[in-house]
Amino acid sequence: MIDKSIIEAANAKAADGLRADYEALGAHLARRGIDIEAVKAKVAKFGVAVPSWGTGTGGTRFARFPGAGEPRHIFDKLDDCGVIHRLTAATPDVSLHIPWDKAPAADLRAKAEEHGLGFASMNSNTFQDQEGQTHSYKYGSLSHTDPATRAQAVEHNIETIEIGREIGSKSLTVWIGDGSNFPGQSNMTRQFERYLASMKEVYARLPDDWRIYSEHKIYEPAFYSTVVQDWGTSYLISKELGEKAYCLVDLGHHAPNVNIEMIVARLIQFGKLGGFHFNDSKYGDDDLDAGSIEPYRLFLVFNELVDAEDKPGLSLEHMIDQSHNVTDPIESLMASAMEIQRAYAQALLVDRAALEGFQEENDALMATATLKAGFRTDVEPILAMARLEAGGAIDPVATFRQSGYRAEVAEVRPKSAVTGGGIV
Ligand SMILES: [Mn+2]
Repeated sequence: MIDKSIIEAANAKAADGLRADYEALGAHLARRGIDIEAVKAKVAKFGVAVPSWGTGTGGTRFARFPGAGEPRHIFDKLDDCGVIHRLTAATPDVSLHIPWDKAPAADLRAKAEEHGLGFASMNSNTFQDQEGQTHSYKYGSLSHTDPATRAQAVEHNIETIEIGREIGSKSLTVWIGDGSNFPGQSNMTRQFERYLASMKEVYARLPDDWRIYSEHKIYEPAFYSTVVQDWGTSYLISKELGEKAYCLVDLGHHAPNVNIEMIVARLIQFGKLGGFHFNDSKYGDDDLDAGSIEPYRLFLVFNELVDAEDKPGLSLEHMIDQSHNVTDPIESLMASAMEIQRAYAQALLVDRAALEGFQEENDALMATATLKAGFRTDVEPILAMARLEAGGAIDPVATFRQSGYRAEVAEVRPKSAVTGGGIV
């Protein structure tokens, strides 16, 4: 773990500059009728969950290049998540993946407590086969043609709920790779009927205070048709299952140019938005750090969230889900957490009364300029001050590099031998 004194020493050098910047931004925002302290308080309260699997190096289907000091198991992963939260003060929860993170619940709870972490949504895995598994998921899992394979997949989801229950998680996220690779390979209607029947069995075992999320993804590994391919199908699933079922929007899982913020608005309007997987994507998937390609889109998503902030019953789980091929995963996860906070802070600056007025008057130019005014504002002093006050680092990435954490853990964590392709 990174020692407090390292963070304090790094902060001491930057604190005066930050205070000056914060004061200047505060004066600027006051002229716009915005109380900087109120914005900072909201940012400080905003948390995004880190995915346990994100602490390792990802890969493409061609290869994976392991990094030094990669976590060996869930306890190493939780240590890395602890570092991310200590430096950013923005990631209080970890989202686990079963069976990758399977371990005794008491040990998981103890390790999380050590770092002041909690557990966000549980993720089941029926998109790959595990050692010793009776039935293969090569041709599907929850929607498989074989009832025994479906039953095995249902059982795995129920087991994931049970593990989550013991560690204090409150939701299950289900993403499946089921689909077909050739036209005619599967009957799309019957396949979806089978999926719904399986999900109903899982839903029946969901504790009263739990929620289940269906995560859609347009394609891959099924390259012709995917059972849960878009938000429309995800919405149908949540309606079929019942009031504890919601849709999870992963920013990387849409066709190019899709208006994701509009999907967010629709799902909020009809009470079916449950959570997010934040990341960014240039082409295919959830490959890149949040805000690295389209920060404006991330802002527009948060604009919808802030717009609906006071909607009764709206409760969202914010999570990161991204792959790191060329960066240090800890640095990338910190960078993403900060980008997500930044988009939130910028969205909080939008003059909503003015925006509504321009919308009513059909003044498109002023309406869009009002949005842009939020996006254009450099809110870094707000984020950094929130971190400083919470005991985090003014500059998390620089402080992480100064700490020597990666080199230190590399000494006890042997370099991974797994270099084969494999998107995670
Ligand atoms: Mn995802």
